[in-house]
Amino acid sequence: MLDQLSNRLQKVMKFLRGEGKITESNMSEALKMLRMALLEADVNYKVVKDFEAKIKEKALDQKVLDSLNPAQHVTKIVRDELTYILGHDAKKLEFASPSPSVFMLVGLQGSGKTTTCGKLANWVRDLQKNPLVVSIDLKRPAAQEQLKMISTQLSIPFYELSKKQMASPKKALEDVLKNAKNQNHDPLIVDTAGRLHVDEELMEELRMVKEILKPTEVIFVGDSMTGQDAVKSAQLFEEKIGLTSIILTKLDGDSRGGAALSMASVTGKPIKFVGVGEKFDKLEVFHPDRMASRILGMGDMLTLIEKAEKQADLKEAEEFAQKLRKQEFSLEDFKKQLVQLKKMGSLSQFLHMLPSGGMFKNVSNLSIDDKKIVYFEAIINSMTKNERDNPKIISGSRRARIARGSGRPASEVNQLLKQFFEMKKMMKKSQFQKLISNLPPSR
Ligand SMILES: Nc1nc2c(ncn2[C@@H]2O[C@H](COP(=O)(O)OP(=O)(O)OP(=O)(O)O)[C@@H](O)[C@H]2O)c(=O)[nH]1
Ligand SMILES: [Mg+2]
Repeated sequence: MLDQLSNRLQKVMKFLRGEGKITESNMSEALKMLRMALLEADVNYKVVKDFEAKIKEKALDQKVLDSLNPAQHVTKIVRDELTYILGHDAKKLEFASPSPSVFMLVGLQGSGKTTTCGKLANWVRDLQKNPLVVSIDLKRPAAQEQLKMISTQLSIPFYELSKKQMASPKKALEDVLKNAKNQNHDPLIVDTAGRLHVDEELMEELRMVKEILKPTEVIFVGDSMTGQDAVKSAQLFEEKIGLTSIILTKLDGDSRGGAALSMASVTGKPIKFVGVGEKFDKLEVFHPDRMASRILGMGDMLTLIEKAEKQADLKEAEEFAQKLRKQEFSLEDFKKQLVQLKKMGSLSQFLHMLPSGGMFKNVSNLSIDDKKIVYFEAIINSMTKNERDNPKIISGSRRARIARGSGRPASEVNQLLKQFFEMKKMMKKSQFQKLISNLPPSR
């Protein structure tokens, strides 16, 4: 996610750290690098200009120049300004009282509205809510089918509009709202039609839906792969129907991402979630400060910890922490951790959230791709208990046997063992032991 921008910005910070003292001249060089990085990532040029001016003003302040570690100061200034561009504080999704809250999703064709309806319904259900989804597309009655399939797959209630209802949409919308109220649904999530371009007929339709349903949130769903077009259409939707917030989709793709990231600043509407994959659990709450830290390579430990807390078995985590402290980490534990990582989603995504550099550098370089987790599991399954507990005894002939048993090449068995020993080595470092001293207490 946003790798290119992230790499470039980290280079700027590294350049400044290498300079020691901040002067007008090296700051101007750093600002040039920052500007290029942002523009190449497709960040809106006006946003870049403001950003640059603010950094310049703050970084060349005498207090910063005289401080003990000016580069660190500038990094903080850049992070704060980036956070500002991304929309200041995290804004939560608004729920209405009395219920039901109505979330209306709007956006261009193919931006991900229908998929995001499913993701959002899935997400609110985790908050113990009782969502209802409905698709309002007066031009394309078949649009209902896609949302119906998604809701069936997720076991989320779906309100199906009959042909008769489609013929009198105002009455139909009133029926939907009444149904949500009577059945105690909250929120009502409304999918709408998309067009290739913003056209007046669609805007008319959306205004009518908005007027009758009085949505708590009108959410613009923007495809981050479409660059500045997404920003422009967000502005148009804001002008023509009025928005309350934004969800960015496809941030998992290899888009330059900068356009999407200027969206909050250009429209003045907060980004509340980002879509990071096609599956329905690939929706992340958007936190501007965490995203800024992530982009600058400072890691996003908070999201990581929250993910782990949501998915990890606490008892197991505690046992694991104890083992780490005593450095009794066996291949069996290694396997358990791989399974845990699999539960937390993509491993590469996970590694990206760790702060780059420092002691995690080698871990990120381990480059275990997600498919490999499955292979590694198979390899460890082919070992005897004794081998798992004492990996040192795994000789050449044992390696060949394990390779045969797991159906994986011997080179992969070697790779797994190498990574395992690397990890063990890292755990012995005092820095690592200090970090894990904050993990759950051992009993
Ligand atoms: N990789 C990735 N794909 C996504 C994401 N969100 C949506 N998609 C994909 O984008 C495509 C279009 O998604 P839809 O949800 O059908 O888009 P839509 O806005 O409802 O499209 P229309 O109803 O035709 O206007 C589908 O193939 C989705 O799987 C995301 O966050 N990441
Ligand atoms: Mg759709």
